[in-house]
Amino acid sequence: MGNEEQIRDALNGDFLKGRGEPRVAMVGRSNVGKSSLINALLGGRLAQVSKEPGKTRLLHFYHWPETKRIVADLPGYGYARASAEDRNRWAAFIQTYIQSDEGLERALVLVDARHGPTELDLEAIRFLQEEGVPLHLVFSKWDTLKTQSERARRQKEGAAALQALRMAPTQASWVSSETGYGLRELTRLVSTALE
Ligand SMILES: Nc1nc2c(ncn2[C@@H]2O[C@H](COP(=O)(O)OP(=O)(O)OP(=O)(O)O)[C@@H](O)[C@H]2O)c(=O)[nH]1
Ligand SMILES: [Mg+2]
Repeated sequence: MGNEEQIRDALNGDFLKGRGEPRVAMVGRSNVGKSSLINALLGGRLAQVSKEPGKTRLLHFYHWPETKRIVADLPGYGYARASAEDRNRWAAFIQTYIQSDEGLERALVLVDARHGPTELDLEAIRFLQEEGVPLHLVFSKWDTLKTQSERARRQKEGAAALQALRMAPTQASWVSSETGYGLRELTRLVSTALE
């Protein structure tokens, strides 16, 4: 099945039928923790989590009643075995999705808190900016930063990365799906409609 068909099926399927809730897209490198974050935020084992990168292949939607939103779990980019062709396929898929889903409100772009945005993350972020999708950066796996000095250093680097991307300091969160750190605040943010 081609991208367009697959996305059209997902958007017109039973799940979204008659549902007007805005969509929040989870975007990020494969293995960064998108599916884990969905499970932690929505409180269940809804999205498939795996140590094997590239688990989420298709487009999956989940209700997030607390925020009156629907989450779209998108395939991750840049896993180890991915080729240039895979990368183009990812971009084509995301682009088709963005252009097809009129209810897309914003994208949460997950970045690993341990190393900040990689070259591929920056490419994806710029791509979404060019597409005019409102963005919020989510630094994932906060629990893996063990010392106060490491947390401070990574937050400082994260702030610099935001500035370089011309994003406001308020457009970032630090979270852990393991400990629940930052999840309430992120939920509150997503609940707030964009003008
Ligand atoms: N320590 C820690 N590990 C996490 C956290 N979130 C996810 N992980 C682990 O990271 C790995 C990948 O998590 P997934 O949620 O499957 O990642 P994904 O981004 O959905 O990956 P794809 O579906 O391949 O795009 C798993 O082994 C998770 O247990 C976190 O907050 N802290
Ligand atoms: Mg996944």
